[in-house]
Amino acid sequence: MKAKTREQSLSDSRELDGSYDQLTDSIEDDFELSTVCYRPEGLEKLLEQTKFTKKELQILYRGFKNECPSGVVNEETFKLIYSQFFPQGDSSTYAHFLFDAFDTQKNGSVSFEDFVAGLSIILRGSINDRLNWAFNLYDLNKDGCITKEEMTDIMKSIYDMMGKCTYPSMKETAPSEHVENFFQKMDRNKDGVVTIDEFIESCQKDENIMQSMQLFDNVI
Ligand SMILES: [Ca+2]
Ligand SMILES: [Ca+2]
Repeated sequence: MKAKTREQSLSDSRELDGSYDQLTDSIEDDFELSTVCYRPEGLEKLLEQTKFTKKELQILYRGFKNECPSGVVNEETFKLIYSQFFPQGDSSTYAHFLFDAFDTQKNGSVSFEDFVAGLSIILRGSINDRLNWAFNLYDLNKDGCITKEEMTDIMKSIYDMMGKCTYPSMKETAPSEHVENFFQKMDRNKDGVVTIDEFIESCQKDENIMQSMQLFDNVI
């Protein structure tokens, strides 16, 4: 099962290589990026499946391949890549949670396609898609309910990641306050857990929560 997946990924990767392998070393060089000649298959599929532009996919792919030439990324590499976006904090715990959410096949690896599919939902998806994705991320053991313990772990990992540069006056209690607020609003039947229905209903009815999704926006 695992071997087959890797084989598939490598095959996809080779296809993509055909599309991207003429990229030069300079990501910033717009001219070179826009004049590269691409094979359509892999790229066009991703253009259809995601809400990224060709150029965005090129840049994402280049970063992905730089960090992981095999075309699939394991958790360790994922953490390394992620830490580059948050050099001011410790992103390893959050990256671990994220990796679990991206690793939809639960085989310990994330292909480029998995990666951009998740990223596209998070950054460009409909509200409903994004809420579903967020719920799945927060539901750490994927049992269909978010507990206070899970939400606390998530919040702490986010604050760790953002670091003191981003929130210079942040109190130690900030994550747990965030969790309490979250449960006050979300746990509508007060049974101590938040289900997907509660989550989506509460989010859509509450402007503050919709705004607090902005925090999530800044995280990835
Ligand atoms: Ca859970
Ligand atoms: Ca509940």
